[in-house]
Amino acid sequence: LSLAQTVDLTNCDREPIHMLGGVQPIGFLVATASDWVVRRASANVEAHLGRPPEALLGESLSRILTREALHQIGGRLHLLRGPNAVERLFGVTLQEGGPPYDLAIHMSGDSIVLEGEPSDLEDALEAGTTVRGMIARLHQVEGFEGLCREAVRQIRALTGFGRVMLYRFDHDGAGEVIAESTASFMPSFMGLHFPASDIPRQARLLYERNWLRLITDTELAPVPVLPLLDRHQQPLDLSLSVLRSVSPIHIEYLRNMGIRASMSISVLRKGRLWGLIACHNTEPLRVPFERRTAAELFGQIFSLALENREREEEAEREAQASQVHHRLMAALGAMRPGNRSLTEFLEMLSEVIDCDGIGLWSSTGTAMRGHTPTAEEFSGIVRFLHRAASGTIYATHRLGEMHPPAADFSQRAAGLLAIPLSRAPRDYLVFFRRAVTHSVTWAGDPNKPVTLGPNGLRLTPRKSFAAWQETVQGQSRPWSESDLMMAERLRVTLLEVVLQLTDMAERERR
Ligand code: BLA
Repeated sequence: LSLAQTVDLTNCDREPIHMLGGVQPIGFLVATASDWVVRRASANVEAHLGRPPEALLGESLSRILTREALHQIGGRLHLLRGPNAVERLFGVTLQEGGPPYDLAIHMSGDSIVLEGEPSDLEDALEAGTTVRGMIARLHQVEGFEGLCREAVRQIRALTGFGRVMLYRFDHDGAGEVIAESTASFMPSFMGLHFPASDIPRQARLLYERNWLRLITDTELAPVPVLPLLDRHQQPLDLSLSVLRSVSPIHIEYLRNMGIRASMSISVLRKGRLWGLIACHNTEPLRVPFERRTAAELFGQIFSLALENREREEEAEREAQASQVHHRLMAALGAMRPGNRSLTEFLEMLSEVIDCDGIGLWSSTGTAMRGHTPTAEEFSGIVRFLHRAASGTIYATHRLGEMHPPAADFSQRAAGLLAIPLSRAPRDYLVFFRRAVTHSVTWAGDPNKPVTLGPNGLRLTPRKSFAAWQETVQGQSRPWSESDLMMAERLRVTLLEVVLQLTDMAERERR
């Protein structure tokens, strides 16, 4: 296991987490050639198949498993499709008179990998009925937030974890807990942010291929798969393994958090990792394989539901944009002479795009509402906009980097979205957002003691949160695609409004 020893907090991205050569002790692993001759076996295989690894290597599985079991496994092998396929069988008797096993079968290079866990005979899951019920409840809730809340609630009910979170990645890989279902005795993580480095790149790539991982007990040592290195000096690639032992760095993170069991389910959007349903338990927890399979299937359906809901929400935003157009036009018609200025609309406009403050800069005067820079700072921003934005919408969530004087007033405005209203002299409607560290704070108990392992302080959620705060120092929440779409629609509407206002003013003068 020397590969793992060279990894520390500075080079996490390079830890070969799929090549650590171990499985969790809740089951066994056997890898064979295409003729069923055993090439590798986990060190604990004797407890399950009655023979130690040395006695299995070079032997054919056909002499170890019943003919019926091997027939079933072989049948599934033919069903494997695509590079990430894993077939499953539940309640298979492997040896005459032996207990039933739940099995996972996949290919790793040219090896057939068979993993087995004793079936949980106490568990009376009706997988089909259960998942169908879960999906039905998912379809009953309204809106994005409702959907997310329902999903974590359902996963908690299915698996029994004490805390289940929906963890969503943002544009730079950092993440936020956006929904949670948690036992009353566990602290809430709702709304907390963590830096991208908490889940390194290779782990994310792996989670796009393999959609569920479970750590039943952080205190159980992994079982090596023997021989560790083959004749090409390679460990077995465990990317698709369901029993893979996880990175010791991550185990330490969980320990420091006081977590004994953890599970996460990938949430994908168009094949890319969008987030994770992350589950924690303060006691060891072994979720039976069939239940995990149900959870994984639910995760896939939830992913599709999210995509659907996103599309619906886009349509709603479109409708909202037209509504804003009509409201503005109607308000315009009702305006009295003397009051004819965009200033009258500021309040209404500030509700169209999510912001902390709004400012209008125009030849006829400036006006501001909410959290905004001072008038003097605003005039500096406008000079910057004259240079940066050539008649188009300009948006940044890092104003301080683009316009250095702004670094000093990020608590008032760290990001802005500017809509140009005319060509010359250039007027702008500007939406402001404050520094994100102002709106997000740690909600946990600051006095809760933690025990620290060899990698120490950095590997705790609180330190992670602090690290995240550092990476976003002086930045606002970024503007979304949908914010930009809305701004573009608003720009067209406002040009029309401005034209009409000018028209009215001229008619009055004549
Ligand atoms: C994996 N890190 C993970 C996983 C999660 C997190 C959910 C997936 C594995 C699992 O299901 O447990 C992170 N877990 C979180 C976060 C929260 C949470 C943010 O509950 C907050 C609510 N981790 C670090 C640092 C490194 C690191 C600093 O914090 C490296 C320097 C590594 N995390 C790391 C590795 C994995 C991981 C290597 C992969 C584990 C594996 O699959 O083998």
